[in-house]
Amino acid sequence: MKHIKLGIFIFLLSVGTISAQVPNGYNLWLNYSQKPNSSIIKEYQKVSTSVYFQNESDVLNVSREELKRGLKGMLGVDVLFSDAISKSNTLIIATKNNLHQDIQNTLETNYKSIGDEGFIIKSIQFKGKQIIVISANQDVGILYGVFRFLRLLQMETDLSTIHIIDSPKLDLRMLNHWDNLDRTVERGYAGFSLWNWQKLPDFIDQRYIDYARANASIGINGTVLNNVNASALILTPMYLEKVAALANVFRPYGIKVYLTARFSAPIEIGGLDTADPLNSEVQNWWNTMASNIYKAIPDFGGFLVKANSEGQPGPQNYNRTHVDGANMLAKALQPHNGVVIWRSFVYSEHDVTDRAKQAYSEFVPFDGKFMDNVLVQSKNGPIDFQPREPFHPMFGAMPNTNLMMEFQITQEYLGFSTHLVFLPKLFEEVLKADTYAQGKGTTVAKVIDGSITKPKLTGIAGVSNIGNDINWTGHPFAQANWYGFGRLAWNPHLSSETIADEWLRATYCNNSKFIEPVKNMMLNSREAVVNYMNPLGLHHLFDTNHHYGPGPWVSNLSRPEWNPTYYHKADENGIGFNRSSTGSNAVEQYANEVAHVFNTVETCPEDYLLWFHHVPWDYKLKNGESLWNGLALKYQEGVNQVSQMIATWNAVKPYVSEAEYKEVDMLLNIQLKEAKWWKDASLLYFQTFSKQPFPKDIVKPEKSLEYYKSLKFPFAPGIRPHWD
Ligand code: BDP
Repeated sequence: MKHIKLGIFIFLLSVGTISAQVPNGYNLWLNYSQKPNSSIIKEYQKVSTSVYFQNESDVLNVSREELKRGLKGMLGVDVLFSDAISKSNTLIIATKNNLHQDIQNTLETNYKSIGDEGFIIKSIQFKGKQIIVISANQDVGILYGVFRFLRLLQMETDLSTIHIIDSPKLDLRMLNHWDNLDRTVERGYAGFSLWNWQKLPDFIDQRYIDYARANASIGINGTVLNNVNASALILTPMYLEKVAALANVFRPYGIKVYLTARFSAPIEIGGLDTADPLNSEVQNWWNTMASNIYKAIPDFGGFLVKANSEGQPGPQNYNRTHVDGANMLAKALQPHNGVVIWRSFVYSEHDVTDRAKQAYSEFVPFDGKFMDNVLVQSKNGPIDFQPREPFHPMFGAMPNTNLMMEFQITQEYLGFSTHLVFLPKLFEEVLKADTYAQGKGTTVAKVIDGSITKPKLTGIAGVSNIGNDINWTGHPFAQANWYGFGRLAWNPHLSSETIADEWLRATYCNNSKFIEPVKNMMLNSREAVVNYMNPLGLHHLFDTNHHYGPGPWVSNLSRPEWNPTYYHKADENGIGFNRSSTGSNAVEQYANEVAHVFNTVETCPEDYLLWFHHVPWDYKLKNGESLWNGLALKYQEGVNQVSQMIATWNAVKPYVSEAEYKEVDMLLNIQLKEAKWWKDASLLYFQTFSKQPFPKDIVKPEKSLEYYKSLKFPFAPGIRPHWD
């Protein structure tokens, strides 16, 4: 008996130790268990001996707790806090109003320049001593400053001459959750929705708090809780009470809650027989709805709306316009300082023009007509979150509108959560693109940060890749996409390399033998996926509905623009969509300088070649290869790049735990298998048009075209609800 007990005890002990030791990714980049090098530890320990932390609000409270947690984890010290600023302080954390004038003078900082959310971290001489000050105008600036300070420690940054002045470049920095009320997540590949609607409002899952911490650490300040294909039920009292509970959790972290409003809600839950935005009953219904929401959630952010898109209801059902619809909701929210985010992702099966042109055609004529508290949210490219698209021509074309960026963090078209693809590289490419809208240098980043046209509000949204998987995002490296989105939302001018570097150091360690190769792997991963899925400007070749794997042959869907054949237009002469002036003329939606470059085959960057042109199979690419050979070689290159990623990960095995190594290794091997699938299926199919042999460096396809065509995945994750 004794032995059995002892056995059980040892077993429990070992289980306990194993789970304590094995990093499972839950802590994300807030990994405070790593140990920085000893001289850095000493430096920060010295700073933590006497900390003044102004402490009189919920925001400051959670900031203080985070500082405690981080320093305890990384330095092993219990921070000593003092409640008045004194000579002995080594670290002073306070808003401007709480700071001694002498310290303010020594800081020599222009507080105005950092706005409400910015912060200063500076090493100064005070009363003969070197001390660190973290200061801001508002409490939320302190929150962001504390998170930055902890990251400095994670990244082993020397504090002696530290001087950081930073503030977000955009007003709204949001996640869009495509979460349904039944907890499925449209295009979600990391488990079910975090929001446990059944247990809310009474049960507050620790996940909600950790979600808020992670978001605050990168400066995200808004979250849309429900899917753009919305159920009106979210606006009923029962759900609003639950939403209010989440808003209460997020508030101390500077995060506002938003909801997707279904345009037909007045009919579905309001008992009206119309949702016509010009009908006064409908307007009153929304006004009352807004007042009720603000009673429960005083800092509610506002509504996100998908209207007249892919079967969703909208003002056009009543022969009204996007402006009528958006402004009606904006009027209801305006007295409460709420905003309307109106999506521009529209295209219609009744419109025979090129789908890539439709959003621009529908929205640009309305420039200047939306109310000041409306933002128009546009996807980064004119089709739909493809591995590579040219930037959306709406950026730069609506100078009198609050135009907001929508990126997709979840990898709907980039291998779900099984493929390692570092998306900040994609985001950076879009943000750096020059629209030429107001002359050379009008990059997309400058359009959305408002530095050129000075809109009333600026913003950016990322479609979330988060679910209830233990590590939040399915693939451990997909955490970097959440992180990277947040960092670019804070500053759209950051480089993807900086972001990869920060994330790796904060998540894993500072060892350059690990950092350098893995960073390289991340930075190349986006080009790899483009190569093995959609090279040379090909796009939307995904299998029907679930978008898992290739389906370039699909041509039987009811709406023409849902068929991959619509996009690649392969035939015996060549391949690609002619969007030049001899074709759909989508190029004309860009500024002249850009249109001109895209318009001719010779000047069009090869990355977009088949996006804008139908090109003969024997066309000579810049590297001298024929289009057919060049295309085939690109597919092969993508596969080879994944093999290279596996080799890289193998080489850094000593720097991660066995479990971390294995997890990523297994995922990379799935990625390799699927990259080959993409290459083989696509090339065999396109070969039926080119009628040419594969060039010699192409590894022979493993199966027949018929086999690839026969694959069916009725239960692939992330499929959208039954409405289509
Ligand atoms: C497409 C997705 C679909 C979304 C739609 C949207 O396939 O699930 O509902 O975009 O953004 O990419 O509204």
